[in-house]
Amino acid sequence: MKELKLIVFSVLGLFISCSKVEPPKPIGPLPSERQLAWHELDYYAFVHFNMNTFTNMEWGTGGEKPEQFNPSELDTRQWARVAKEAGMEGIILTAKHHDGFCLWPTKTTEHSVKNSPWKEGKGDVLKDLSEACKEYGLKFGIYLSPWDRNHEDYGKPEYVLDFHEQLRELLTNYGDIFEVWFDGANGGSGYYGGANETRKIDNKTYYEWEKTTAMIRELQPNAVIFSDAGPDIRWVGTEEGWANETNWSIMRADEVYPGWPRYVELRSGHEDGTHWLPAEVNTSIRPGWYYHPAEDHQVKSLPRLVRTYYESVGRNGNFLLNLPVDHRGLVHETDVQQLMALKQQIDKDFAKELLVGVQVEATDERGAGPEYRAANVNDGDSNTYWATNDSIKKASITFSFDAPTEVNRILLQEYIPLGQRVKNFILLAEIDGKWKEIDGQTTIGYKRILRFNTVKAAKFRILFMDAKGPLAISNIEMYRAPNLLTQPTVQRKKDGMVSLSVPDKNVAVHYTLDGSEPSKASQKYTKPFLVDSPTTLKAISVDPDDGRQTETVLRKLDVPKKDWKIVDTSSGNLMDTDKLMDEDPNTYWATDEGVNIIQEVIIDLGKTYTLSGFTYLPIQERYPFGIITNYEFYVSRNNKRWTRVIRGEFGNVVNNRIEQTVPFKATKGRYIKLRGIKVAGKDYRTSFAEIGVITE
Ligand code: FUL
Repeated sequence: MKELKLIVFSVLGLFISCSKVEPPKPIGPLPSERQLAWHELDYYAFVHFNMNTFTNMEWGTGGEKPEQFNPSELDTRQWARVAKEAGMEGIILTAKHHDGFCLWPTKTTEHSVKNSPWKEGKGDVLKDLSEACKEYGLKFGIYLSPWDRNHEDYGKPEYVLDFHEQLRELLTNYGDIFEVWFDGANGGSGYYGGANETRKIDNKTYYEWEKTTAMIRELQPNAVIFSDAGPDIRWVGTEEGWANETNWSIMRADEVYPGWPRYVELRSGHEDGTHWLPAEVNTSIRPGWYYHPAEDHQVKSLPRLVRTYYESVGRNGNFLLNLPVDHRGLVHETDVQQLMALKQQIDKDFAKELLVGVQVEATDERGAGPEYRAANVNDGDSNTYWATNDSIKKASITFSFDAPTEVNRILLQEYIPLGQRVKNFILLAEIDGKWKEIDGQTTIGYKRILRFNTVKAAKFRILFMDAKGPLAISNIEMYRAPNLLTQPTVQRKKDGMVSLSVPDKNVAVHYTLDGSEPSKASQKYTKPFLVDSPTTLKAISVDPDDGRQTETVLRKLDVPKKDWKIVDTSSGNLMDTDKLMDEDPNTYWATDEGVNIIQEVIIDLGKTYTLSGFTYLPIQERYPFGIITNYEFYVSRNNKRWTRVIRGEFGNVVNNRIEQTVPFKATKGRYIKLRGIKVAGKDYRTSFAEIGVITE
């Protein structure tokens, strides 16, 4: 009898172990090992530093001379330290950009650092940076432009041999490479060894991509290859720093090629993709990829960088943030400051994971054992996942806190080794006994982060509405991020109405109009208000949750411009003149091109004031022109007899296009005249973003 029991039990045991539940079947194309490793990087740096840094260009012609490359304090360890401290995982460097200058002493061309004065031609930026990355525990990647505007053979097979050889040198001599970045810009005009002509190539065939891929696989098997079309990583179809909310990591890759005209599709991938081809979101911390002193005041703001983080990492893309290293060879101080501000904010946002240890339940679980249970989503292990049964594409998972908890971020991850599945999901919270929808979205993929207004609830539910097959969710996290506290932005309309704004609408703004320091007790901003006489506005932002406040913003507001009229201009279209006094810094008006006379504008202020100064805001366009560097300013009571009240120079205005304020001896007048007696650029074409006055 005893024996029989034993046999029964062992047969049963065998049966149980045989009936081990199978994982869900993979769906669609799957990521390779190297792609999986890449997904985990999230955030890393691009460095654009090369010949253009010294010629103040974005795209060099190829006709530059190696002697022009001459950084005074090049320090790749500073780049690596900054990237590390900023929380980045690696650095990708422009080893060669379209102008063809090589940052390493390649054997393929004379157009390289070896003929530059830097380190007397003995330097190698690639070597320095690869060592610095190693020292700081960062990954190292290379950007090698296929287009070469310097090479005399560009367009012929000979160039392709050199291009491949350059790649070989880079892949062989600088240790581990994690990513090889090929740009889509290809062919066109160039220096081409002095030919100075336009050369066209066929993007699909000219570079023999099969060969480059084979070489990379052979020499750096772990490196991912980036281009518009992959094969491993795709461009996201914009340089503005975002992916679409719907973002599939798969694409019908055979349709895509470098320079693909349907690049907009790269922003969301293809739901019916045939290849795993995830998106990398590349953008620069400044308007340009390369350093331009004139963009020192245009380093992206903290709210903008935070938004970019959420719209890249939070939308199933990796974030490749470009740092335009300056002509000293350093990451500029302002950029460093913004990088650290972003790091601090992201650290704060994700400081405390709330779902750890929280009770979880799902409407369906694959098998009865622990393997695919719902609790795998908050066990802190990304290798375990919650999966549903084969027929179940729609299911919900509910988290029950012990007490009502404030939440404003949710992070979700699919178990992508089995493919990307989720097509539609909704987040709900139980408020006053009822389930309320907080957000509804489409794809998840490797990582999706949703930001929403703080909700206090004890129960949260995610309803997966549709998926390509049974669910496989590896991770769900929730956070209560603090408000994004930034100084208020002041805007004034032509009619004198003033508005104050902050990107986070939970943050309060308080202000004073009598010159006193604002505090939480000062007037709280609720709607635009009128300022119709000279006034000092001071404002702060306050976080109502914890009482933190910003430093004070001070704006001197003068008489409104509502009755101002343009009386005359030396040339130019009179239709648009309003733009130079519309209080909008981003619009401008300019005099005509090719008019070789000193240019000026005359404004009627509508009534007589005692004037004690004027302001001039230079054009804020990406490619500015007509900036006044030397001026004369005149005042008149009657538009007939004019007094020149001041003349002078706006120091460094071309590089630093901030508002210029020029005080002068108090003078009564109704008409003003601003004349540009020297203008940056050709002839006297003169531009104005805004003219203002200071009255007594
Ligand atoms: C673009 C290039 O043409 C830019 O100069 C820059 O390198 C950017 C990252 O890619 O397509």
